[in-house]
Amino acid sequence: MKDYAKLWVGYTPKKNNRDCSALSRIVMNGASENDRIVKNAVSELKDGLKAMLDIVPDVTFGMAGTDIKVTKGADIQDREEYSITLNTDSLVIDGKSASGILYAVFDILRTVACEKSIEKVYAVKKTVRPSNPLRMLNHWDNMDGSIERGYSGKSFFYVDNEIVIDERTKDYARLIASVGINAVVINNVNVKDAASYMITDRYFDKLAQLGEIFAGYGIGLYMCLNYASTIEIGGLDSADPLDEKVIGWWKEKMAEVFAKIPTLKGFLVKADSEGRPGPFTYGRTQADGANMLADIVKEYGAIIIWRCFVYNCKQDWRDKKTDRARAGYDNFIPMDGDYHDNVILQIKNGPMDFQIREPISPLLGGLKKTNQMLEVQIAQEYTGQQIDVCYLIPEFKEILGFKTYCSENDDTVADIISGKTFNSRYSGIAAVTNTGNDLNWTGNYLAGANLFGFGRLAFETELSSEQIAEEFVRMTITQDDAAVKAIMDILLRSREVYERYTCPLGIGWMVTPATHYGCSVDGYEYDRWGTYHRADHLGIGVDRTDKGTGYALLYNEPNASMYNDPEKCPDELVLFFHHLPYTHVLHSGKTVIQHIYDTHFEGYAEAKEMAATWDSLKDKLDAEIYENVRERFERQLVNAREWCDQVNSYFFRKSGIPDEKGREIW
Ligand code: GCW
Repeated sequence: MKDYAKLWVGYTPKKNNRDCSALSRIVMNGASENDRIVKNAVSELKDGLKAMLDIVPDVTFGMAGTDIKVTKGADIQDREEYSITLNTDSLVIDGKSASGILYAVFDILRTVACEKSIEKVYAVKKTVRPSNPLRMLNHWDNMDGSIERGYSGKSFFYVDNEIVIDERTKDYARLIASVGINAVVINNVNVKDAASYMITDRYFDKLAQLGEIFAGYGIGLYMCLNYASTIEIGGLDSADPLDEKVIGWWKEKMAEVFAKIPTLKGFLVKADSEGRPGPFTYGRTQADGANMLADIVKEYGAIIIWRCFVYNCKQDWRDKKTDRARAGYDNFIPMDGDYHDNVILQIKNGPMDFQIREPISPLLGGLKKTNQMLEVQIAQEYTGQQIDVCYLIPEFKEILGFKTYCSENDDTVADIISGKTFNSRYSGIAAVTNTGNDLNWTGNYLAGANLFGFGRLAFETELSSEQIAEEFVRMTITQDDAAVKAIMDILLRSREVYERYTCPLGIGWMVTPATHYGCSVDGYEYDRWGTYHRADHLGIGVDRTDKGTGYALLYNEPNASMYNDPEKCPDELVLFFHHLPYTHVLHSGKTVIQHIYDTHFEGYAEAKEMAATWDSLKDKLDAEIYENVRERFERQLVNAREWCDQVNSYFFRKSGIPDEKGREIW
């Protein structure tokens, strides 16, 4: 059987740096050579340089330093900082801990793998302090091996309700540590069936082993908890967070869990959401639930990450006042300040659910006294499912750069989640991951750019989408300059292309219900999920202004006024906030209806261009990579055409307004 791909840690021979003498002597300061992370760092370095340049470096150790104790997020950033200094005949790594050394090693390997000159890159001492304390991947893997919203095969963690540990487990740790990930949640937030037993001795041994492998690469192990464990596995009749019996059960349980899995760093909890149990069932607040667990795990130095994805999924579509977009804010803002200091609220980037375009969640910039983490999704549930290429880093850059006006300075989302704005105890960024047991890990080779890019961006938020794309392509696909440029171009335009042929102007949700792939304009209309476009023969969009659901006013000024006014609201979000006639003229000068027609025809045409560009690279690329992406493009074009024709036909039929350019609409 063919082996799985090593992606960007599959080091192959390189031309540059072969005569770089500094690479043959590497000094590591800051941690003991006996530390397991340092040992892994040394073997990464030696194996990588041998494979790429046929150099076997002489590695020596200087001062071990004193490791920084972690009691808050900023300690993590301090510990993981590193510097690289170039001397005439050596490279000196200064880490503040073993993790810092490991990241420095990956920095050097990346430079070599991208064929950049060591002499130039490190001409001036390079120091990097990670932008965020927690840089996390959330697996939605189920223990039966399936993956919720997984499009890259099955889970590599679980087969038939057993935990699998093999060579691939270690390569996974290498892969993600190399881009700076330091935390992984290994099971689906929807904790059901066997997964409820992960906190029992049925799985402790394997979990402990897994935790050790991760720890060797500076990665913390996290799990999702079933909030109703007291009932489901504990034999109690309640999960009320204020009930003494419930609290007593959790205390005992946690003592057992942390004794058996010493590397465990904490839990992620989805409660009171989409049918999952939670504190609301008992008339308690989200803070009551989160704090109860947090107080118990505190003595193990652990944290509780509590998701804010709490909304009513049994809405009445006739009711125009209830607005799913408001739910996170309405459920979590009243308790701001009540969450204990080892609780982090995890907030999806938008108020809905990972649509191709959403405004930023008003919780970000709304919450001021609570630890916060941003949640994004690289699994592409609504953005092409690793069939359609959709490089998400430009979107993440926009999210991180969004000014929330929550304070005078340092008020962007990046500032908030780095911990800077509110001097938060803990903070960071998590992505719902896109990996599975496909031989190339992410289904589509180009989707690997989102895994790579998420890690790089979480570690160094200042990096540009272009830099990240180039690193990914050079390290994973090709060094041919023309091909690199062409593939970067595909990646960098892919998100806007996807947006153009799918949902217009921020409206979202015109997807096939349940699967969330492909077009179904009315799929979620007249249903209970709270996700409407409200199109009729006159217009389209959801009135979220002061005259509608009031959602726009949840933002700090001047954002609230901007979103509340259709004349000021940015075009790309205008239908998210406003119900407008098809004849409304956008800032672009086009009417809403003409915008819909134009973008859909353009999006489909551009998808064809991207596919043609890929075809033209055939002779330059590895045959397997070429064929994998070619086949995905073939499916993407079918999808893009379907979206284009369905959306255009739908709105032509509703509005009766013809396309100015007279193109074919069905
Ligand atoms: O919208 C939903 C997804 C679910 C997912 C949920 C969540 C894990 O369609 O599959 O469940 O988001 O984020 O909890």
